[in-house]
Amino acid sequence: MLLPKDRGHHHWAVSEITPQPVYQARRRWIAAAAGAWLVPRTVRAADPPAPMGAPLPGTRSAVPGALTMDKSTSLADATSYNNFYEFGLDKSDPAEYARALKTRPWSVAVEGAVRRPGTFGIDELLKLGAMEDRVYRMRCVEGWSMVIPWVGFSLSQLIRKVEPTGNAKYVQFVTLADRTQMPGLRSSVLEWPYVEGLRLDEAMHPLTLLAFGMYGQVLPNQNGAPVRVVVPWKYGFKSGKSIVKIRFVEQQPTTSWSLAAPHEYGFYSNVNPTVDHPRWSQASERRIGEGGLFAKKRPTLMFNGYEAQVGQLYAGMDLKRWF
Ligand SMILES: Nc1nc2c(c(=O)[nH]1)N[C@H]1C(S)=C(S)[C@@H](COP(=O)(O)O)O[C@H]1N2
Ligand SMILES: [Mo]
Repeated sequence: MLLPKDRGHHHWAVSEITPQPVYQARRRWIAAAAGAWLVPRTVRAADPPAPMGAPLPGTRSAVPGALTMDKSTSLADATSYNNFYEFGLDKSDPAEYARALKTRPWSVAVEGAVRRPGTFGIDELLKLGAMEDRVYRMRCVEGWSMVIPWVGFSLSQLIRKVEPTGNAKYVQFVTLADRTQMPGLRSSVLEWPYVEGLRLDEAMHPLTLLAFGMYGQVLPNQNGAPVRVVVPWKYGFKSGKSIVKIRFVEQQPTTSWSLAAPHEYGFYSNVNPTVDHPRWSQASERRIGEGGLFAKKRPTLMFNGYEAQVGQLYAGMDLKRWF
């Protein structure tokens, strides 16, 4: 049994969990500094993935619900089993192809129904709030889940800075679509750029996280570097990676998945064990890293276990209709 005082850094201390890809990236970085003759030809051409894996400490979040007691997924699993379709459809593609993603310089444009629109450089964005450690359960619509110790601050901190007007009812997130860096854009499974959205009150909820790191480190590219959204009570696809634009709008915005398959992926996409996907049950889930083929599935929890914190946002709504 993990006691409250045991939560925090100890079970994912940076020194203990550096996985192969991050370690290798660091070696390349060090090798690059040591002299180009040490670096294999294929690596020399790529940009050094400098900040990936660098320490990014946070302080324990005081936001209610932000520190689940569930055991964290290993960093090796969290960085090698990913959905990031811009880099390919296989779970192993993002770790392989996102390696060379250039995450600096990077900026996020904020536009639409706000009094203070503008463009934030990534370093400016990093300083907008105090970094917090938050351990969230993450549930993919495909039926698997992980527990990830993120580092970031509430998206609401950015939203307050840009002062939404009365016309701002929804927020749309636009993520990077760069053909020169993202081989997955050749596929037309989705329309690019990958877009997602939230109702303004969902975006303002303190659990909605603007994440810059995980496991006490700068985000690995395959997990959405340099900045992504994390909405723990919704299916994983609502949490857009590598964000370049945030738009405040009056009408419910387009989202890539509901555009691709409107009957399968609704705008809300709250984790809900009582509303099945048309092609499979959503009542249970496989926790990545938990046993092998014969491991018991876990029951999926209403709002992914965050009902006490977010249930009020949906009071009176028919969640079968607004799936
Ligand atoms: N830009 C972008 N963001 C994305 C995706 C994607 O394909 N492209 N996949 C989503 C899905 S389906 C999931 S489950 C999560 C996975 O995040 P993780 O790899 O950090 O666990 O990212 C989400 N964000
Ligand atoms: Mo997902």
